Amino acid sequence: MAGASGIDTLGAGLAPHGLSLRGWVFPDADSAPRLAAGGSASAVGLIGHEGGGFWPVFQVWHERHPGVDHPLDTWSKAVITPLAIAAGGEAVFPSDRPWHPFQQWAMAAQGLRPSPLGMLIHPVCGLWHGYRGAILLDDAALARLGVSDQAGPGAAPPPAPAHPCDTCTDKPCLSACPVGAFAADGFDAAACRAHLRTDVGRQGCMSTGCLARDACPVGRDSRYSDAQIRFHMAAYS
Ligand code: B12
Ligand code: SF4
Ligand code: SF4
Repeated sequence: MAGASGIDTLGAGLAPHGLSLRGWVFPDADSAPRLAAGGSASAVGLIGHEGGGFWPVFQVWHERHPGVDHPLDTWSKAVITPLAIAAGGEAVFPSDRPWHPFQQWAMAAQGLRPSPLGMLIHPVCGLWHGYRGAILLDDAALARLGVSDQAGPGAAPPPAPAHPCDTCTDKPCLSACPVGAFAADGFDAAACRAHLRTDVGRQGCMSTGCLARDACPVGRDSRYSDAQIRFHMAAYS
């Protein structure tokens, strides 16, 4: 049986790309995502990055594939899809509709909780992390991969990490946005995008990144490079 080596192979396939397996979810029958091949997934393996380690790898790929639409999504698919197939599963991606609940999966898999900005906060890398895809496995693939040996149903859930926002009294993230886009009733994406189109927005958030995200003191060592930040802001705006 493949045992832990199946997971090791998957991890070894992701590592050169600056990506990692960020945790497993074992959804109940009601919330299990459907598999394209039929039936429902028994497990969801979340793939992403803590910090911006994938950026130099992606940049090399991007230089070799100029003019590609949605380059980060395309790169993610090129990297993750073959690894999912080799693991006997199917890959899904955060940008594909209908949207899969990546943040809910991350909360279940890693015990992370939302910051006041909507992004999940990680105790070490703060707001500087994200998800590039997930691998859906059925029971047979799960057994072959050996996931149940380590973290399957019946295994203890991972301990919930400390939630940094609980002890952050000043909450500087909430006062840093020039247009107050983070209100109690949610994120005002229209106000944010309108600001980004102004001269002040172009010289500010568009070139240096979201001021609210950057105001958080947690995980400063994991902050993305300026080039990566500008790339994400351009993709978002
Ligand atoms: C739609 C969307 C947006 C919309 C938000 C619309 C809205 N009010 O919900 C817009 C375009 C505004 C947006 C913006 C950003 N987003 Co966005 N977004 C998504 C997307 C594609 C779908 C969310 C969704 O509805 N899912 C469906 C439901 C069923 O799933 P869910 O897990 O329950 O969804 C949760 C989110 O909707 C969340 N939520 C609600 N309001 C907001 C607002 C914001 C800003 C965020 C981040 C989350 C959030 O609460 C839900 C319950 O947990 C997800 C990817 C995904 N598939 O989840 C990324 C995602 C949530 N986004 C992400 C990020 C990083 C951003 C940006 C920071 C991008 C950037 N600039 O780098 C910005 C933030 C704004 C800024 N000023 O920089 C990350 C969050 C990672 C994390 N650490 O948690 C995700 C998971 C994508 C990824 N590849 O990792 N986003
Ligand atoms: S500034 Fe404080 S409240 Fe805001 S995201 Fe960071 S830790 Fe959480
Ligand atoms: S990008 Fe700028 S305008 Fe948009 S939410 Fe962040 S700080 Fe506010």
